[in-house]
Amino acid sequence: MPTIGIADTTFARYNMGRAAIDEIQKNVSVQIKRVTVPGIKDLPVAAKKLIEEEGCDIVMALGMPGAQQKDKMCAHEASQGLIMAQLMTNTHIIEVFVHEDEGKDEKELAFLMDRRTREHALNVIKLLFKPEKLVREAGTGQRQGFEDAGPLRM
Ligand code: RDL
Ligand code: RDL
Ligand code: RDL
Repeated sequence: MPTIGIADTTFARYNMGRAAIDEIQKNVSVQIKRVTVPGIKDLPVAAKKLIEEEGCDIVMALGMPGAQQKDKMCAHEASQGLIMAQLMTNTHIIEVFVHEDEGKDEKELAFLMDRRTREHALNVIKLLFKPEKLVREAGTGQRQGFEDAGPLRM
């Protein structure tokens, strides 16, 4: 049975790990390993440990960059670390970041954090079990959370 790793943060203002696990368990039967770290800069090593020490086949890295400029910088750094961890392990780490200023109010932010997490959980399931489904979605302007952008009309 494949193992999916879930790494989330205490900094986030919504329980993204719980949403990811709920969506995965609704759709497939897999083993899940979850860890929670303080913030997004702690996600790269957490994800790498899930892959190398816990045998995860794919990992979701879930986090919420804050609204300030220093948080955007922090998100960029965390992202670079997540990419490095993917290259070091040759394993996908699906980064699910929702910036705190993406929602116009707390209700919309909570909606977005839930929806983006769940939609990326479905991407993880496709990458793991049905990669040909993603090929069928190539060029269709998929987004996670709000509306899809859609394909270009010519
Ligand atoms: O290693 C401990 C912390 O440095 C680490 O958890 C950071 O990711 C925490 N953190 C910041 O220091 C910061 O300036 C976070 C943010 N901004 C942020 O926007 N989102 C986070 N963590 O999840
Ligand atoms: O690992 C899952 C996602 O984090 C990853 O697929 C990103 O490349 C998705 N993405 C963004 O998160 C983003 O903020 C993309 C863009 N912007 C973008 O402009 N173009 C993309 N992806 O192809
Ligand atoms: O088209 C509007 C949004 O998709 C765009 O503003 C994205 O940059 C927002 N976004 C992130 O900032 C991010 O860190 C997205 C993702 N991650 C993501 O994984 N999927 C998205 N947007 O659709």
